Amino acid sequence: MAKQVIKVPDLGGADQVDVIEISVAEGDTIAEEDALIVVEGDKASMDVPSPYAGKIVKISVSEGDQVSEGDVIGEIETDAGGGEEEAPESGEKEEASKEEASEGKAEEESEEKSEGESSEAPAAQGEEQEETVKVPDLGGADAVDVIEVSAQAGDEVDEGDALIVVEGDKASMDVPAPFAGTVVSIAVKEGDKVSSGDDLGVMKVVSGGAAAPAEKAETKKEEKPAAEPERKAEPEPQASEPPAAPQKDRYLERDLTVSAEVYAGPAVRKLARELGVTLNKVKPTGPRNRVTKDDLHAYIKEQVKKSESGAVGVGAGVAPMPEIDFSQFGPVETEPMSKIHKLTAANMARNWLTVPHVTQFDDADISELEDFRKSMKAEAEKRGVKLTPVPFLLKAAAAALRAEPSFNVSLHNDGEHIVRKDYVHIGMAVDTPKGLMVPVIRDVDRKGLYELAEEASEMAALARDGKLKPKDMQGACFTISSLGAIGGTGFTPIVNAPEVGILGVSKLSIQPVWDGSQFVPRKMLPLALSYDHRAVNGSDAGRFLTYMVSVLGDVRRLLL
Ligand code: CAO
Repeated sequence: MAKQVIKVPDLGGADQVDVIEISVAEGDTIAEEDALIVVEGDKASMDVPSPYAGKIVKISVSEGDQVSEGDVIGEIETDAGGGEEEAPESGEKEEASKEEASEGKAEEESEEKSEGESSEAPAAQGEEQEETVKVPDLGGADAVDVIEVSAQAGDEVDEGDALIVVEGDKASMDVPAPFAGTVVSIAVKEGDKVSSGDDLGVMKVVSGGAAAPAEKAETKKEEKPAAEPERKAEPEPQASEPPAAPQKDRYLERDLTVSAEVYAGPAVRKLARELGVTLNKVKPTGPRNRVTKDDLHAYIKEQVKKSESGAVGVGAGVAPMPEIDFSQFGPVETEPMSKIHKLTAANMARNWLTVPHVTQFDDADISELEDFRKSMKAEAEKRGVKLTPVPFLLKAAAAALRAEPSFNVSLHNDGEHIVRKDYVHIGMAVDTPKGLMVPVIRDVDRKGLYELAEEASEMAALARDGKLKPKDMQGACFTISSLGAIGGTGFTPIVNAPEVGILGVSKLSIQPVWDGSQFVPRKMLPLALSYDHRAVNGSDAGRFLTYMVSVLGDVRRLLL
């Protein structure tokens, strides 16, 4: 056992860079080149990888600190012999670690390197061999959510291509393929939780087969002996080069709002999210096509310029929001917005600005529905179910989506296609202490009222307790936002894109309705249907809402 002091390597000339993330904790056992901290300079953010494998005994920096080359990051206990010593500086360090690797450590290191990546021995040259791929070290995070499965059986992947995307408390990240090959199976699914060392799937590799993609050519794979596991082909450290950034691309945080791969550090992504910028619209100028903060600023400047000159739209354009010091008007308190609130705000702004909304209104006469609902209340309670108007609305909306499939669509991002859906999943807006959440009830058209009532109250409870999983909020075709229990005579809901319709439900009231010979008191439920006029025509919307109103007016129609 030897204790090594780890220092900040040469940061490519950058000085006094910000520590934006501490990726390990004291007590963590890490592999060589695992990220210790993430630093961010003017131009880029990068991981600072550990030059040694071992156990972290001390972390000497904190988030927000500024560090320069030579500053102490912490101490690590390594297996290497020799007493307590200080880590060699810069180039010497690489030479030392290279020597260590070659002095009988090769086998052990190979094991370490394969830990969390592959449990099988590498294939002989030219042979096909299946290898179990494991979840690598996740920078200390444990039991993180799988939010996307990016590869499937049969896919040919390159080393570094994302197999899955995981999300922990602080960041989402791609888990990359440790080597190029064919995916045989993926052992996890969306919504699962995974930890370092868990089986991720099986890949077939042709040892010494396909060359790495051009982008990765710089990893000098070809210099590795054939028997060495290809997956760990990282750059050989040069005497004059620190082992700084190369590892970074394997754990790049991924922008979930874009489909194409965008390379950017966590801080740039955070800023992009705060500014509501879709990263793949920004021209990257950083190394290996990374988007830098400067790129983001340049993009924003360009957009502001366009907007001020009116080029963004016709007329006056969008005026920038003025900075206001509210304390000049009276006492104020400034508090951070919750993550949900920020996300909702960004999505609302996007949907409000990009979706041409039309809202159509009608009142449904639910007098009979209410009589029926009340007559069933006791029976429902016996089953442990609360029968409110919401399950009836879900059922009626599902019937309308089937009867008027023009609403069960999404516009494709390419602007050239429309996606028609043959399933009926409906989102239900739930007011929670942390903000608005929209859990999705699946296959509403195939479920009965009791089942829907039960699921709606379960989903609402999960939402309020903050226990919804990402998959519980995905896949809706349409949304219902009911403020009926709260009040109001009407409101215009904002379409939850990529859905094209949303129904706003207000509080029922008793209204005088002319029955042909007299006014009679009827229970009228105000409905407001907002829709994306790019996808839906007014006549379709008219038919959709009229159909819903007729079904709610006579629920026997649900049987037809
Ligand atoms: N008119 C009159 N009364 C209504 C009604 C309506 N349209 N809708 C529901 N009610 C009644 C219910 O019948 C229930 O009364 P009883 O207890 O006497 O039966 C009472 O209001 C409370 O209902 P609830 O809130 O427990 O259940 P729900 O099924 O009506 O609503 C949910 C569930 C999750 C939709 C609701 O709780 C909620 O969170 N609504 C807010 C949604 C929201 O924030 N939308 C805005 C989004 S955009 O900012």
